[in-house]
Formats: sequence, structure tokens, C-alpha cells
Amino acid sequence: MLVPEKEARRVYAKNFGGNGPDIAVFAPGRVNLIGEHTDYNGGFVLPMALPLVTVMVGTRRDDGKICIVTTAEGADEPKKVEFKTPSAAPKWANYVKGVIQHYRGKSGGPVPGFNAVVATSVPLGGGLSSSASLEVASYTFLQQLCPDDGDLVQKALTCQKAEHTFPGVPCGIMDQFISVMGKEGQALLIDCRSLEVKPLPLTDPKLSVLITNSNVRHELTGSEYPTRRRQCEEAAKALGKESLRDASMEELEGNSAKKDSLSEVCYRRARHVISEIERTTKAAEALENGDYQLFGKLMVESHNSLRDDYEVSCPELDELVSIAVEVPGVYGSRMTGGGFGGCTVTLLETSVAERTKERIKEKFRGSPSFYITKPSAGSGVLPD
Ligand code: GAF
Repeated sequence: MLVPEKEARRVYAKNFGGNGPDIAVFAPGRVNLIGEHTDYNGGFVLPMALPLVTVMVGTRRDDGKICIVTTAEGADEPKKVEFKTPSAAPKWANYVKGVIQHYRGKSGGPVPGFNAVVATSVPLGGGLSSSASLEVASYTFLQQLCPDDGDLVQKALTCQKAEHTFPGVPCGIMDQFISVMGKEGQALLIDCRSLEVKPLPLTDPKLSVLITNSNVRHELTGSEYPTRRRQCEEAAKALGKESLRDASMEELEGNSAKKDSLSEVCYRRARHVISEIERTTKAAEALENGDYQLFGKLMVESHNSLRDDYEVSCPELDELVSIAVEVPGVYGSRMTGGGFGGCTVTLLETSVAERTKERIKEKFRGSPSFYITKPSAGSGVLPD
């Protein structure tokens, strides 16, 4: 695990002196292998937790005040906030404040005061869930400070609610869920409607997952994400469905009366979501059968659909995918996460991982960074 704990402890000592920290927790970022923009449509997703984590270290204080420092590169100013009641600004602190607002400990009282430092190895704005990892790390920290009843699904749901309210991003459940539930050596097929999970082992040493960061910064707090969500709701309504999870491609394409009540844009958004849900269940089956070729083909189809129908890709991500899939031994590649920048995820033979990185460095117009990664554990307390 790439754990920035030392840094967090050093900054803690600098800001808060000799006492503590007594609490040290972590929560991972994630990469989504397939199933993009399906979670808020009640569909399937297939993410894995990453060995890149957000760490929070700290200690209780008795005056009810909360003081938090972040060391995260790219976080807005000020990097240190102190408050009794959560309020807005800076943006990075909203993720923590949202969790404080919605957290319910067993005692039922308000969250006690504390000093804390946040440090992270999840790149901010990289589409690897830096936000969810901060929320889940904050929740895990509060669990140490004033325990809750330990319900993990509730933990993920509370962190999602935190993101809806304070930062104001109407996200789905995928990122918080995998940051809580992640398992070493397993990707999780998550049914975002029932929240049932099917673990899928991803331990074949001949298979690797390469993440390439375009280093084009992605922001979910803009208007594009809520607009996509609204368009999906509109499409579901026009098709007479509660959500797009309930609609089939035949229904979307077949019924001209319903089709006519859909704008061209909403039609394409729905076509992405319905086909992506189908691709995700097929990909899960392919992974179980060790059919990496099929998995890779579905990844590329997913990317094309996100680029053309959902319109959440960008030229840099398209370019990274095109370069990667030309390398023999690469099964497939796609953008991952919300889009508009951030990362691609590539499934490939372990033996060609270095060659693929070299090829990307040679041909890509930007400055990429890479992680060859493995499915890792969900949030927890750091060992002493
Ligand atoms: C972001 C959101 F937070 C997720 O809920 C999900 O919708 C994803 O974009 C797209 O699949 O990460």
C-alpha cells in the first residue's frame, strides 16, 4: 500500500505538538474496470479498491473544536481549517464536514472535537475517487472517536449523503461502497440497486491492471455530472420506467411513440447506460471464465460508448486508449471514473506492462503517470 502515514504524522507533530495522534485510519481510492455512469441508474459496476489511500491521523480534544490540516497536493486554500459547526469553504474540507454532519455515533450526541491531519496518495481529480476516500477515511476516523453500530452499508450510504450535501455532488454509491468494502485480490461486481456484491478474484499473475493518469484534472463539482443524471432520469421517465436499469435496448429502440418523446441527447445517454449495464454483467462473466480477450473487447466498447453517446471522455483519454490497445498483449482499455480527464484503466498481460508504459510515454502528447495495481482492502485502522 502506498500509505502517506509518515507524512501525516510529521505534519501532525508540527501543527499540534507532542500529544498524539492516537487515531490513524485509512480508506482507499478505486479504479472501476467497467460499468461507468451506471450506479445512479441502479445498474452494475465492477470496481476494485486501490493500494492508493487517504490517511487521517488525529486526537480527540475537549473544547468541542475541530481542527483539520490537509497535506494533499492540489487541495485549495486554506490547508488548515478550524470550526465548531460545519460551514462552507475550502472545498477539500467539505468532504470531511459532510461526514461530520451526517455521522451518527451510538451515543447519539454530536461528534466531539478533534485535531487531525489528512494525507493522501490518491491523486486529486484523477478519477480514482480521492473524494470518496476522504469521506470514508473521515467516517473511519469518527468511528474511532465515537463508535457507531458498525454497519458497513450504512457507512457507505452516509458518506454518499455527505457528498450530496456539502460538496453538492449528486454521485452514485460506487465510490464510497468500494472504499468501504474493497477486498484484497478481488474486484467486486456491485448491484447498485440491491447493493448485493459478487466478489471476483483477480489474482492471475499473468494479468495486470495498468492505470494511466492523463494528468488532465477532472472535477465532478461542475454541471456536467448532474446534467447527465437528469438526462438519465428524463429518459427513464419517457420510457415509463423507474430507472434505466429496468429498460432494455429493445424497449429503447423499438417503441417509436416512446422514442419520439425522448430528445436525441437523452436517447443517446440512455443507450450508453442500458448497453453499459449489459456489458458489465458480461464482463463479470468473462472474468470468471478467464476470458480476458472478451473482457478487453467490452472495455473498448465501454470507452467508445462513453465517448460518443455519453460524451464524458476527452481527447487525451481517447488518445491514451488508442495508444494502449495497439500494443500486442493488451486486452482492452477505457476511461475510468466520472470522465472529462483523469485516468484510463488497461487490462493487459503482465509481460507487456513495461512496454505499454514506454509506448504511451513515447506517443502521448501529455505527461502521463502510471500505476500497476492490485485489488486492495477497504477502509480500516492502520496497524501500530
Ligand atoms: C463518479 C461518481 F462519484 C460515481 O458515483 C460514478 O457515477 C462515476 O463517477 C461514474 O461511473 O466517480
